Amino acid sequence: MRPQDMAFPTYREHGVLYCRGIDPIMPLGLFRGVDQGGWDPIEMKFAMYTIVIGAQTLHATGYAMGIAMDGKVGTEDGEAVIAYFGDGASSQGDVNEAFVWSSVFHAPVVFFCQNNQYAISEPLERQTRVPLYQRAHGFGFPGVRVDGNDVLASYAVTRAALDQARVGQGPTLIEAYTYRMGAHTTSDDPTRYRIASEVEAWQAKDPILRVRRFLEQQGLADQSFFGEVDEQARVEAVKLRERVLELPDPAPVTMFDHVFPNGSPEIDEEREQFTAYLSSFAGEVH
Ligand SMILES: Cc1ncc(C[n+]2csc(CCOP(=O)(O)OP(=O)(O)O)c2C)c(N)n1
Repeated sequence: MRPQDMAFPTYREHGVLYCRGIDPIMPLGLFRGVDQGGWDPIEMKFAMYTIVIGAQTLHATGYAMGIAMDGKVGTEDGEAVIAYFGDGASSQGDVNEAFVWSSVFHAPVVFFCQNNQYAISEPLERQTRVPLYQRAHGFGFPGVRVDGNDVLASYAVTRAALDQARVGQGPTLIEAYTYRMGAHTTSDDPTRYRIASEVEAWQAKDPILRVRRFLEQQGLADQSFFGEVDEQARVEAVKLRERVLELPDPAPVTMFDHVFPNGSPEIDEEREQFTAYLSSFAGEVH
């Protein structure tokens, strides 16, 4: 992504968020439920995490149509948009509508499908009878599958698709073929629906280890470099965990803040009612 490009994430794009310069504590505040995330999507060029599966593909398409109408597309330094989503999301109406609109309006948007082969417990074979990248053809734009565990290939394919979009060549679907190593959420038990040998086979394709081996073999980095990176990661992780635990619980009434950018009379009324309700507990011992 170039600085002017806009990203529309699902809830898995922590790496993209980090690369956009957003403090990684911010999505964790959202996940802990103590705030709404907190970054400025316009300033950081990174929209809010979207838990409603697939909805961000429509937001991205609308944004892409908008920047095209504003004349910000069509040159080498034009703007482009990327939307991330999962294999399960590919079955949502929103995603298919986004494909139609972006195709017919030639919108400068890259659809990046992180195909990790499971939508919670639902396997890929329940989403599609053809490889997902082939869907793009029917909507009238190119689709490509890339080894999602190959860092350099994923980078090259994404950059090429964004550059096509920025010069006015319309959308591309990228299917990054990968695997979800862990559970979907902390309440999910993947041992109930997939076998250990499948997980082990994908463990051998660890993308981080692969890029490390590549750098070693090319003589581009040595043990002391990797030692430093590992140590930096360890320290950052410890610091981040400490900061998450220190996040203060918000006052309940703040849930009405930030619902609309300029407030609304209905929200004001609800806030008042809720404040009165809370004060009815005044003097009670908890
Ligand atoms: C519209 C909608 N329906 C259902 C859910 C519940 N839900 C949360 S995650 C998920 C599975 C998503 O799978 P996939 O798109 O493959 O993404 P992954 O989490 O595997 O990356 C579902 C069904 C939701 N968040 N939104």
